[in-house]
Amino acid sequence: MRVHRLGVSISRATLAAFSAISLCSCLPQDRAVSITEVREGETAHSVIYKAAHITPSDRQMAWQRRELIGFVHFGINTFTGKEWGTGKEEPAIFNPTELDCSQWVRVCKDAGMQLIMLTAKHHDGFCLWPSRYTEHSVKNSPWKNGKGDVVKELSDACRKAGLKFGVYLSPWDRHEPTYGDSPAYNRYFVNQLKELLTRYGEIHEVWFDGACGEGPNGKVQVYDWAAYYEVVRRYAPNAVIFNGPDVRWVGNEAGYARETEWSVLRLDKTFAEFMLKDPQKTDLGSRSRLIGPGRLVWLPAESDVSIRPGWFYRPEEDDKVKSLDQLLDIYYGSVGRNSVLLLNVPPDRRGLIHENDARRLREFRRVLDATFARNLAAGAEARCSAFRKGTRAFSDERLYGPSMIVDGNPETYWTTEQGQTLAILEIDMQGDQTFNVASLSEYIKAGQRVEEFALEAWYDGQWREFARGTTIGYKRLLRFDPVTTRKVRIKITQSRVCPTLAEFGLYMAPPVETVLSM
Ligand code: FUL
Repeated sequence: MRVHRLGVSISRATLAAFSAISLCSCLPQDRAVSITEVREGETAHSVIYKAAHITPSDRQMAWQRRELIGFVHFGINTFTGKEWGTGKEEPAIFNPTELDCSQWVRVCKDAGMQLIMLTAKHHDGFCLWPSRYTEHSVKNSPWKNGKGDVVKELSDACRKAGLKFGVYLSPWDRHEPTYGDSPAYNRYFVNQLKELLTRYGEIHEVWFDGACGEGPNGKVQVYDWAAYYEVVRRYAPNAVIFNGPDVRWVGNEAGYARETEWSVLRLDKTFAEFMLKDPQKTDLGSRSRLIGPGRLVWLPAESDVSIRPGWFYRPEEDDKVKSLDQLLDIYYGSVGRNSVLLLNVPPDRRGLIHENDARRLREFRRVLDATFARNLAAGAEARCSAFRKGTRAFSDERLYGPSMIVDGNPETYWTTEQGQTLAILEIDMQGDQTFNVASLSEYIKAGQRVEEFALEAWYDGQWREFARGTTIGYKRLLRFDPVTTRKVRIKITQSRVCPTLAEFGLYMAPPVETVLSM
């Protein structure tokens, strides 16, 4: 049996099939995705300039702004206690006693999640909706006498609460007899995808798990990714495809993005090969990785993690729900590092999110709300205190002036003159403030550019550094010991082209115990 985690490795046969697909051929008419060719021998200057101008599509932008999304692993494994089902489980064991999707939605919404993604089918092949194409589904379970449909119940509940909905559909299927018989299984998979994308209202994310192993007949399937992507584009044009052309796996299942997390990468092989071989590499987007023939693409990271040790519910893990400190650390390490956090909260055998998980999520939200309630730099006086010698100030101060970073509007931004990659921005809060969190955002609709920055505070008559970082991207959060000062400066010390900043914030995160006792 050959089995692989999310895209870590894959059989030769499957890889050969992937190699036949290029990004361009997957997306023939898709103008929303930025692609720029890099030629052999092209100068570093030209490549870096291009990379700094690659921008997200509208659907990628909407996805990035969701920041925190919910993952729901629920299915036959919930009733066996296994992480990976064999495909031989009897549908008769699927029988939640109190299933209530509106409770899942309430818990996720209260936690600040913007979308919920459901495992409509995991590797065991059991479908949470009554698919026409298989008998291995809820329709042959005792739950609601076979008349139930979890996908419908959850998508309805999401819509009612104003949340977006996404589907996880595992290509690896250990039950389906056609698995391994490539064309037949690809038809089966496409049909299931169509059902999910056409029956349940608008879908905003489709999650393709990269895990791949043998089916019931011992064969490994050659997936037709191009066909799968095409179906998503046709039936769910606003959906981002995870493990596809829109969103990449961050490379671990612990919920952390890299300290240096670029959304612009160079594909030096076919798109699908890249997705399978590269997501775990330490460096994906530095200058040296961009040089050489290939295509530059906007391919941001999604960080997935479970609130419990396992992805599926197990009663013995009721007291192993991640601590508040762990969840907060994951938040700063994902949302705060230019990534989206996909946090899994698995419902139990009743069909409810367990009280312990729900309580932890409520605490998590309360601490985040208390932390980010007030931007101490909002409306502060901001100016550009130093340019490199010989350069001019902005051509249009009203549009691109420093005050744009403290106006609370992510659609306005500060930038420098063309060619000006170093800058110092000074923020005067007109009185001492104490803070221990900083937030920076680039205006990524113009590209991701900043490579290095430092934050300094004015005290004891001089500027002293209190934090520094590399990439910023959509959002960079930094935590440090409390700093009290009236003036802060942001030094952009390296940028690919003229930098932009859309927003800057300084916050005081109160002690967790204080928030919880309120
Ligand atoms: C992995 C799967 O094998 C796990 O069971 C889980 O669904 C995780 C999110 O992706 O590849």
